[in-house]
Amino acid sequence: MSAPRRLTSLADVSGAASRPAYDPARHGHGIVHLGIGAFHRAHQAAYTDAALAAGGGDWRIIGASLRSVEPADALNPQNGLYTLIERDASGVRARVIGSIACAIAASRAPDDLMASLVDPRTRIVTMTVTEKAYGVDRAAMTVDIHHPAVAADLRNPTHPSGVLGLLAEALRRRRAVQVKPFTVLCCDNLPDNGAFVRHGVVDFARRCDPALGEWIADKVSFPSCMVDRITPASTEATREDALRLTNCVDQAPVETEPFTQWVIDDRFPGGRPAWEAGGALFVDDVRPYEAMKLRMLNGAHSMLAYAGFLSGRRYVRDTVGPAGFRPLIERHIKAAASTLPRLPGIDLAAYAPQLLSRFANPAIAHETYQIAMDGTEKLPQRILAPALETLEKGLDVRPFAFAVAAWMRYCVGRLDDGSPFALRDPREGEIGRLLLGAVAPSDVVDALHALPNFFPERLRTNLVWRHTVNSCLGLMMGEGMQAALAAEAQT
Ligand code: CS2
Repeated sequence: MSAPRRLTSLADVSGAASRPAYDPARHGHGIVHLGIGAFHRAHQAAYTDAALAAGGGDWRIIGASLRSVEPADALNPQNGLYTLIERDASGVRARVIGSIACAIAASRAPDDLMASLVDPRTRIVTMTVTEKAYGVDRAAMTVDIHHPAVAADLRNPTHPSGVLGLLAEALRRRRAVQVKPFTVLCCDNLPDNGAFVRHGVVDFARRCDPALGEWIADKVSFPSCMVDRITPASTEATREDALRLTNCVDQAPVETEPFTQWVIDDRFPGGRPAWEAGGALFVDDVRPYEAMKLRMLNGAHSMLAYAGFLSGRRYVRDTVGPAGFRPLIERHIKAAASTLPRLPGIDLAAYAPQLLSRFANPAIAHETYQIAMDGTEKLPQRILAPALETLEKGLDVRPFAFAVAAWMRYCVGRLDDGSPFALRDPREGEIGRLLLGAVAPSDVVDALHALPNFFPERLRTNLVWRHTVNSCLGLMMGEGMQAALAAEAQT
């Protein structure tokens, strides 16, 4: 038998994988996506694939990665095709996705990226660049001039490399040649993500040219959306499944869970793909859906990531299994749910057990260490905001204090046996300096509460809160994380 060929055309695909129900080559591009990693390929690109099949249109995606070159090097030789693997206890399914037209490595070809952003055919710019990439100061809702990409782009705005700079410069060039602006759709896990990016881009543009800032504020639509699909990093097993199910060698496969959700504000003046064909829900106000997902799913994820990683549990599924600490995860989800308003069409009582069974998916190897990354960018919206609301309602704040204590224990940078690990947080240096000389749990709690621009003031200064975090961290540092989990489950 001859060696399998590289995936380059749908005609090469044989085997169980499903294929696009349209001819990709007959559809032009309409979207530029910044941050073409695994999550985008498992989520928005899959919805766009369904939309192309159902509604047609020139809506294929030019994907760009701002730093790495791997996605472009893997996808371009495959003409943008890749295999999406869905796994759970019932088995493995594969689908070849045709919605990506090509990929650009921005660090290698910045002019190609700018040209595609300015191209009148581009009507939507979507992005998944992670929370830390934006450089928006959340308290002030202005740009953070100390953020490396923002600082570099403010110095050289016509050759930007960061998200805000790229959007502002592309919009400036479109305005100069009288091309209508694109719609900007942020797909990162941030509350009110449309308004968040809008503030950043408008403020960035104003600092370069006040009139451009006004034009963007007036003319550009920044809908918000909530995205959800648990997508671990691809591994050799992902590539093996792709080969088995397509009979092609795929260097860009992605694996994910069957569950998927996308809730979007329907504000696309330049049109949009028929994403509802893939199951997207269009609503007037995304914020309550975002709060539900950020607080219940992502909040529980962060808690179990720190507690799980520090107690030797490598994967999320190990934290909810028989040898895990499921009751504490249930407690966290329940506490998060109690901060949320009623949601039309969503039954929070059903959403919670569904989350637990998603976390327990035995076929998904989602590393706790992966989720633990970038805690200073994630905790404010996931844990600190609901903690403050809980405290102010006079409810029990312990679940949130336990999660924050687990993060603080992680910030110490050593496992219970003393072995060091990297925090992988943009504020790692600052955290290290604050913790110099902090030995007792109360020193650690005080030091980390002094991290600027992190804890809401009313939480930071609340004695009940501080006392509860101290008590949780005392147990973790005194007895070890595993013993602390066992003791906490008895409370
Ligand atoms: C996770 C998310 O890494 C993390 O911080 O909480 O990536 C999570 O898996 C997704 O938001 C699920 O939609």
